[in-house]
This record gives sequence, structure tokens and C-alpha cells, in this order.
Amino acid sequence: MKNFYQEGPSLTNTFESDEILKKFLTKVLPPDCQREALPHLAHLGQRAVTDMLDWAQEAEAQPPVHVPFDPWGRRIDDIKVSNGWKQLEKVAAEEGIVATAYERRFGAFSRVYQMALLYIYSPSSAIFSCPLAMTDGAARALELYGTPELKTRGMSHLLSKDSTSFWTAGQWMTERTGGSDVSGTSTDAHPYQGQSSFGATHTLHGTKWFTSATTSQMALTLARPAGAPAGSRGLSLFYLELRNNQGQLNNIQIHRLKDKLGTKALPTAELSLQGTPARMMGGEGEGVKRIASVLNITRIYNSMCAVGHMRRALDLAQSYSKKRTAFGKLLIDHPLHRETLRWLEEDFRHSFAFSFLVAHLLGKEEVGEISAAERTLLRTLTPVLKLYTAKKAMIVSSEVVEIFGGAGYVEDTGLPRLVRDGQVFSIWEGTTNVLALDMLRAFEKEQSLPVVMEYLKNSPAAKANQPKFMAKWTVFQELVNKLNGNSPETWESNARQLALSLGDVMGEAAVYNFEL
Ligand code: MFK
Ligand code: FAD
Repeated sequence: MKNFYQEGPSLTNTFESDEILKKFLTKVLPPDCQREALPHLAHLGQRAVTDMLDWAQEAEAQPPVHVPFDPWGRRIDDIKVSNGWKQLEKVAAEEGIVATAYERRFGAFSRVYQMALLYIYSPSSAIFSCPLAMTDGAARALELYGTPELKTRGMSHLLSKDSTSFWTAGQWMTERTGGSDVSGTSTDAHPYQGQSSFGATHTLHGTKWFTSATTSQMALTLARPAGAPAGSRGLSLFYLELRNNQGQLNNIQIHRLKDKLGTKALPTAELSLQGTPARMMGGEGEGVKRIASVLNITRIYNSMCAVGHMRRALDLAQSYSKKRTAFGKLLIDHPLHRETLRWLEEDFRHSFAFSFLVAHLLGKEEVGEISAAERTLLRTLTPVLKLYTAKKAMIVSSEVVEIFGGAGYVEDTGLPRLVRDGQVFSIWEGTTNVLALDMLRAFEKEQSLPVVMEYLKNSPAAKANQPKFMAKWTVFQELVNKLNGNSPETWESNARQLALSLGDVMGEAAVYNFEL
């Protein structure tokens, strides 16, 4: 075997090869939506393994570069991105990866259709899905809280399918004092006297410690108006545009780009606002509450992208298992290897079904077709979904890298990126602990635990006494019973275990619901 060379894994149209996605969509989408969505997804699935994949590789190989000064010493703070990154932005606009959700031609199913597009787009996007998440979140916040002029101005760009007028949005919350706890935010806002094209009301002054997609045209951020109280209740939400009509930054200085473990193609900067014009959105002091509508969208994006990430990892693993021989037979022919793949596929399937269940609830809310109980479920399950899928993505990424043996650890196979990028899902948009506490916040504020229990009790899986569901539901019920009557501190210290257990039950219930 002197001349042996291993064949690497290969991918084919990621829609056509995805039996679970096809089965789900043909079961759930109404016929008119299927007629449009299925060919569109097949087209995107082909791009995901051809032009998009090439651009994603280019974007990863040529990470963004910060150019602070022009050749003559003027401060410019340019961020140079690769052609690949620009092309992936163009694909996003033209394929309507965000816009499809807001067209609402298929009612609540528009969101399901759009999330399916995102799921196919994301794993070949070099994480361009991150700017898209924030773009979608900003569009929703504008829709809910923007003045009519701001809504028209912002949404016309954020939802454009013309790449020359398409904008992405940033979401600048994290400061050096904290990302989970934003109460220490020191960016302050002072009344603005000048004229601005978007009706600025304030100027902002302060430092933002993590700002992803810093090449975006607009951002939503938190700041404390002069005289407002300390803590998070003193924060307001602001809309700003990064550049003026001449293309210069609006009193924003970029300090540097972060040198990150993964998400290498995504520019993430530290920057300061030095009198940046901004417009308050929502009422004064309502900043955290208002930005929560962005967070709840980006958290569902995070979940869908984590699921897409798992699917890609598993597609590569499945392909390799049919090409690599060990101990005289292909990996796929070894019972223990097949079993390893089977349980990873289970993790994927639970995450997939749970994500689309929540996406459908989001769609219902957006078109005003949601019941009170479903709204409570959406609020409570969103953080659970995000933390659950993020953890599953890390397990699947790590196991898939191991499935490739040593090759999985070698950079030019592209496989280590699965682990590096897989790790981010649990950190940004709320860490596991913070989201588990958000679930408790929803339990308390919305009195949602009984609603969740009722939903599970009446779920088709419970009615059918489905053994896997019943086993997981029993674990969850036992945990709740153990905690009932205990102090808030005991609930808090068990929140993570409780949330992961609820994720397990929801995954099982959703798989059964959709017959996946
Ligand atoms: C690949 C795809 C996707 C990913 C794209 C990612 C790009 C990366 C971007 C980022 O990472 S952006 C930064 C993300 N940052 C976070 O996720 C912050 C994490 N921290 C939290 O979520 C904290 O829980 C929070 C900052 C919200 C805590 O703030 P507070 O002020 O201590 O909370 P408080 O006082 O409990 O809540 C204030 C109000 O907001 C309350 O309403 P009321 O005023 O009516 O009482 C809460 O009920 C409400 N609220 C909080 N979280 C909510 C919410 N409402 C709805 N949904 C929520 N999730
Ligand atoms: P901390 O809040 O200090 O958390 C540290 C640890 O403490 C975590 O494990 C956390 O779970 C735990 N913890 C905190 N509070 C509690 C509690 N009450 N109980 C139990 N445990 C707790 N932010 C933006 O605003 N905009 C961006 O565009 C952006 N882009 C990012 C891009 C990348 C690649 C990364 C990695 C981060 C980005 N962030 C962004 C920042 C991100 O949102 C924060 O890093 C994250 O919210 C955590 O905040 P922190 O880093 O301050 O950690």
C-alpha cells in the first residue's frame, strides 16, 4: 500500500441530501409555500456546495484586516474584507435569507421557510449568518418600536433583495464591564442639537468591547441618557448609522479587531463612540426590555445555525465513513462506528425538530396568529432552545473531528474549524448559565412552568406513551418536583440542569410531533 492516498469527504446538494429537512417541510408547509420553497432550497443547497463553499473558504483564508490610517496619516479605520465575504453578503441579499421572513406571503410559514433557507445557507457562509441574525433582529425591533420614518428607512435596506442597497446591522451591547450583565454600561447619551438624515436625538460617548459585523451600515446599541439612574433600568435603546453620506465613520473610532479562536472571517471590533449621532428607540429606560426583541430573534438564529453546523459536520462524517477503511473494512461497516454516528444523528434530529418548532411559534407571533399559551411557550423555550442546541453542536463537532482521526486535527482539512466555530454558539447571545436564568425569569414573570407542563402533558408523544419521551419527561418532572417549594437560590443553582432536561424533553416531543 505504498501509494495509498486517502480520499477526503465530499458533499452533494445539501438540500437534496437532507432527508429530514425534506420530510419535515413536505409535512409542515402548506402546498403553495412548498411550491416556492422546495425549488428555492434545492437551488440554495446546490450553491452551498459550489460557489458559496468556494467563497467561504476564501473568506476564512483571508480574514478581515483593520486599516487605522490612510497613507498620509489620516484616521480612516477601514476594515478590509475578502471578496469571498462580500459575495456571501450578496448571496444573502439576493436569496432573501432575511427578507423571506418579512414578506409573509405564507403567514406564519414564511418564518419556517426563511429558517430553512438560513439552515442551508449558514454552514457555507463562513458565519455571515452572524450579521444576518443581527439584521433580522434589528428589522424586528424597527418594526415593533421604530417611528414610521425610521421603520421605512431601516427596513427598506435590511430587507432589500438588491445587494447594492442591502444593509446589515450590528448589535452593540457588551462593554468591558460585562456582556451578560450590561448594568455597568458606561456609554452615555447627550441630547443632540444638529441635523441628521435619520433624526438623531442624542450623541453617544463610550466604548463597546465586542462589536461583530463592524462593516454593517447600522447598529442598535444601549446607552445611558444623562441623568438616568445607574443599573440596567437606566439604559435606553439607540439606532445609529455607522457612516455619513460621504462614507466617513460617524465619530466612531475602531481600536482593533479581536484575534478570536474561531469565526475568523467575521470582523469583531473594539470601538469607541465619540459623539456618534443616534436616535432613541422605545422609551427612555426601556433599553434592555426593547433589545430583548433582538435577542430573541438572534437566539433562534443561533439555534438554527447550530443545527446547520451539526448537519454539515455529520454530512462530512457520513461521507468519510464510506471512504475510510480500518481493520479490513469501511468505518461505516463497523458496528461501534455506526452506533456512534447514530447517536450523533439523534442529537441532530432533536435539535432540528425543536428549532423548527420554535421557529414556527415565532412565525405565528409575527403574523398575530399566536395564542396566549403559545406566546408564553415561545418566550420560555427560546433561551432553552439556544442553550440546548449550542451544547449539542459542541458535542457533535468534537465527535466528528474525532471521527476523522488525526486528519480532523490538521488545519488544511478545514475540519478543526468545526470545533472552533462550534464553540461560539454557547458564548455569544447569552451563555448557558445566563439563558438558564432567563428561563427562570420567564417561569416567574410569565408564570410559564404550568403552561410548559400542560403543553407536554397534551403532546402527541405523551398521549402515545412514547417510551423515549416518557423517560425524559419523567426526569424533568422529578427535577421540578424536587425544586418545588425550595428557595430561589436552589432554583438558580439547578437552572442549568433543569433547562438542559427541558431541552431533552422538547427535542423528543418535537421529533414525535413532526414524525421525524
Ligand atoms: C450564527 C448566528 C447567530 C448569532 C449572532 C450573534 C452575534 C453576536 C452578538 C452578541 O453576542 S450580542 C450580545 C448578546 N448579549 C446578550 O445576550 C446579553 C446576555 N444577558 C442577558 O440576556 C441578561 O439576562 C440581560 C442583559 C437581559 C439582563 O438584564 P437585566 O436588566 O438585569 O434584566 P431584567 O431587569 O430582569 O430585565 C429587564 C427587562 O427586560 C424585564 O422586563 P420588565 O421591565 O417588563 O420587567 C425583563 O422581563 C425583560 N427581558 C429580559 N430578557 C428578556 C426580556 N424580555 C423578553 N425576552 C428576554 N429574553
Ligand atoms: P461574563 O458575562 O463575564 O461571563 C463569564 C461567565 O460567568 C460565563 O460563563 C457566564 O455564564 C457566567 N455568568 C455570568 N453571570 C452569571 C450568573 N448570574 N450566574 C451564573 N453564571 C453567570 N457582544 C455584543 O454586544 N455584540 C457583538 O456583536 C458581539 N460579538 C461577539 C462575537 C464573538 C465571537 C464573541 C465571542 C462574543 C461577542 N460578543 C458580542 C460578546 C458576547 O455577547 C459576550 O462575550 C457574552 O455575552 C458573555 O459576556 P462576557 O464576555 O462579559 O462574560
